[in-house]
Amino acid sequence: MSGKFITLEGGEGAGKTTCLKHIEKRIKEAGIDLCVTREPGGTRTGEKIREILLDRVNFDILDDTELILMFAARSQHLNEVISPALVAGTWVLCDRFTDATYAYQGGGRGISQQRIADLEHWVQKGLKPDLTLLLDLPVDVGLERAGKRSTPDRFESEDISFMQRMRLTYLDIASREPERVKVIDSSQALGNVLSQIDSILDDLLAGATSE
Ligand code: Z5A
Repeated sequence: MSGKFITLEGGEGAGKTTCLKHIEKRIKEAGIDLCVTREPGGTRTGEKIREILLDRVNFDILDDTELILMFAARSQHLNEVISPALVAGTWVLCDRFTDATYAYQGGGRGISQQRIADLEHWVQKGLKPDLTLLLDLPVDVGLERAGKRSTPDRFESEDISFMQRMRLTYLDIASREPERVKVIDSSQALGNVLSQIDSILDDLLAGATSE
């Protein structure tokens, strides 16, 4: 595969939407073909699964059902969108991927990391992102920012201890995979957050355009 696979992760109110647009602009300005997508979702089937997962009406979804639905959407997404794009040399920028499963379903819900890893191996067959940008900030700061938005979805309605376990799981992944996962301090002012992202992108894009 020749395209680069980049994912963006973070907790509540981390500023993913804002940063994603900036990253998209930078990569496209470098003349690189880019596919921007998201999880859960990114395909017709995946977006249907997303609706089920996010709708607060579905309060009775079991933890294992939630986990399997995440990977069902991911399987469709990988086969329909991500892998074909990478094979064609197109870069893929994905708003959340499997690190979110470890953080939310693992850290948040308490599902064992091994069970998630088993599904990861089955569905992804070894495929991992080349680069993951983790937008990290204290949970209370994120909730304060997110509070200014509309009605919370099924995940946004979780309590603060869920969010704290989720954040710690993300940071644990980053400490175990420092080459792939770059932690961005997103508690800072937006301009500063974008500068941190830019310095990582500068290296990545310099490497890509010299290939
Ligand atoms: N999920 C899961 O459980 N397992 C999985 O495997 C996957 C996902 C893949 C949907 O994801 C849910 O799916 C997600 C986890 C679960 N649930 N949650 N929570 P999503 O990514 O679509 O949903 P989201 O997390 O709510 O993302 P978002 O809409 O991108 O929100 P955000 O990160 O909070 O970003 P934002 O809207 O850009 O920023 C929030 C506010 O802060 C906004 O008013 C900004 O103007 C402001 N902001 C942004 N940056 C700054 C700075 N630096 N300073 C001050 N204010 C700022």
